[in-house]
Amino acid sequence: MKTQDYIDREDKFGAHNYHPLPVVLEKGKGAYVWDVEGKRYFDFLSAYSAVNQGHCHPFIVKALKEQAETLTLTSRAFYNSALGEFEEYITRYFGYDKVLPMNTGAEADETAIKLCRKWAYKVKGIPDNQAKIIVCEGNFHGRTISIISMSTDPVARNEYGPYTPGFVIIPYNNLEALEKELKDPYIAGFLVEPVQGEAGVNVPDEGYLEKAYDLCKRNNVLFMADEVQTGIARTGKLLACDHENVRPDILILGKALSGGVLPVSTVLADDRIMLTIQPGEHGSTFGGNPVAAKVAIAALEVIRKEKLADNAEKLGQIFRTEFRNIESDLIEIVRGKGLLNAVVIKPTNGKTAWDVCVAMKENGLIAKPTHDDIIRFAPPLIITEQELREALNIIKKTFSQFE
Ligand code: IF1
Repeated sequence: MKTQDYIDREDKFGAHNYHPLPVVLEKGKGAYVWDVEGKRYFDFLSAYSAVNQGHCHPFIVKALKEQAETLTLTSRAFYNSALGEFEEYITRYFGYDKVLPMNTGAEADETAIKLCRKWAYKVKGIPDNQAKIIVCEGNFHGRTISIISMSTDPVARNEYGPYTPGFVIIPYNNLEALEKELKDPYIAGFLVEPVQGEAGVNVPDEGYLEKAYDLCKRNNVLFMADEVQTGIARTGKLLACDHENVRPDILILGKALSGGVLPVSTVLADDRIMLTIQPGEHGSTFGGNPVAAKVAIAALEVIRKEKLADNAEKLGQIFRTEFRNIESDLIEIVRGKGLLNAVVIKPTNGKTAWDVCVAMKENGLIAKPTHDDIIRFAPPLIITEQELREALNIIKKTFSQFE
């Protein structure tokens, strides 16, 4: 089978809810992936930052294999010998009293919303069914009905109503709007991405998170950080909130928590919040399974041992500096933090971000456009400086082909 045969088969038998770049991958190692015809590419998407530790990291795969051959799933009806080890490990790692394990990012965000509402009724004393959560324009927190109810993206949201009430939408990176909405005594929480990923790697002004956190504190409102994409070393610190020394009341993690090996997500919080949820009030068949537990410990261990936050910080600086030196009419702006970067493309001579991505693919680097005119550049964090410079040469060559 050739590339087109694989594409045709997916097209015929799979739902059409994606429009992938025309490349069919079958193998990955570190910062590289290979397609079915044996061609090698730099992976500059990293499965939307799930593969921060690099493809098929041997330490993580070893943990996966060992546990998969021992015990895979017990459900939470019984204890399992790996979960407690993970719970102890991750709460110490991030500095919280407790963790609640789920699977996908969307589930972790849903969990955070439920936890916030529980806290609102049991602790803050908001009257039944009146709690509201503030979210930001341009947010992306997943695909469930409640989550798309707070989305402002018509593509993610339209024709899925009726929508879940209880969300107040304010502009991102706008403290006045936050301050104004916080006057409402029924506000329970503020849910925010420290850098907006889907919106096109939107980096807020310096001090935004810190001041937003302070405003929440003053109004007895929970500050909830969705670090599903920004967390786990991607932006050059363990958490993007660490850039401003903010410790969220509720911390939401996913993606790279497993190094891309299987879905693992968590919500972290202290007892005064977490213990408002009691047995039977929330859960998941697969959440906290022994394979996920062992894999997540290994994935976090790799981040620390290989100093991936430092590498992301250092290589991110090089990436943005070098990219800003590329002379092309197509490049409008380069922005980002650590190794989460984006380039806004100014369509020129009928050429769009999609055309640039297809040309980069031909030259051996894959990345994906978002919102028609933005390309995200997010390689695995294990990429070396030499590999990054090779990748930059591919990018430079591609832009020069459009001159
Ligand atoms: C898709 C985007 C990235 C997320 C944040 C929660 C979730 C995500 C901050 C949900 C997921 C994904 C999902 C993926 C595309 C992708 C994405 F372009 F849509 F926005 F990464 F930038 N919070 N992001 O970014 O996590 O339930 O998927 O595990 O195709 O939907 P999930």
